[in-house]
Amino acid sequence: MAEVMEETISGAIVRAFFAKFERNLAVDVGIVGAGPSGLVAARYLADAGLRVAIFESKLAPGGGTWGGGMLFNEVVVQADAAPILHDFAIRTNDLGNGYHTLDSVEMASGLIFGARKAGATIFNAMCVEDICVREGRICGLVVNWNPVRRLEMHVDPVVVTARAVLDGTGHPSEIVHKAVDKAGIKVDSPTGGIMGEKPMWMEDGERTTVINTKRLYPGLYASGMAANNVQGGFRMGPIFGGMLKSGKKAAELILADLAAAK
Ligand code: 48H
Repeated sequence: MAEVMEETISGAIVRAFFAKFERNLAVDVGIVGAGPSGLVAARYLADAGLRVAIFESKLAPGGGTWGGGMLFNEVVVQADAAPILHDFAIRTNDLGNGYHTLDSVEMASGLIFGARKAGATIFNAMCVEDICVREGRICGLVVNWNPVRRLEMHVDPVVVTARAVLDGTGHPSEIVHKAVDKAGIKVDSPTGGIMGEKPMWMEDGERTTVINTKRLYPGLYASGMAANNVQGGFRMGPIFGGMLKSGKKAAELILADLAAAK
């Protein structure tokens, strides 16, 4: 008897999802958080031929991009960061004063599509609840469905191994917290711990976001606001050049380290 349509559709989804998940159980780079810095990093890492998986706890990837500033859905980037957006075929409006504006929805969707097209796999509604640490190295991510976490269901997670882990979780730097608080790791920051984000100072926050993008411990990197929180940088509001440049720098650092480790 011919398979009914309901079985065909459900079977197609289940088989395709589990094939995709299985392909990503051991990756080169596991990125936590699909905000602008994580998506930019994913795209350049995947472009270089690495196997990249992003785990995003929300249903919609894009992080803090969608809402622009105060829900006015426009964002600003500095002229020197605009080429990163143009690399994703995202359009910007040059104000002629060193800044560009752009539609935040085009930015979020363009970054997501760019990372996907380059070959990164995005697992949405999946959160990273812990890390794997082994022999002085971060070597994997402990993942679960975000609704399981939100409903506080007592359900054990599964593990994705990774040669490098990027904390792109934004303001809370959740993954570095796991390393510091649970594993007792001293990261590469002035105190070895998490310094905490400072209040608003746009120029300084933008400048230091890129400087603060570092390898924090073997196998562990942070980008964007997570990097800033770890190193005690200032916040900068709805300007995104630093996030984009941080993602690109994180990709370059990881690429160099993984190439040297071969
Ligand atoms: C899976 C997780 C987990 C977890 C969090 O905040 P983001 O947009 O990240 P960045 O750093 O690339 O960009 C920051 C920017 O959006 C911003 O907030 C700016 C510029 N603020 C300035 C200011 O002054 O306030 O995205 C982080 C993503 C989010 O989508 C989270 O849902 C996700 O990470 N996430 N995903 N597992 N444990 N924790």
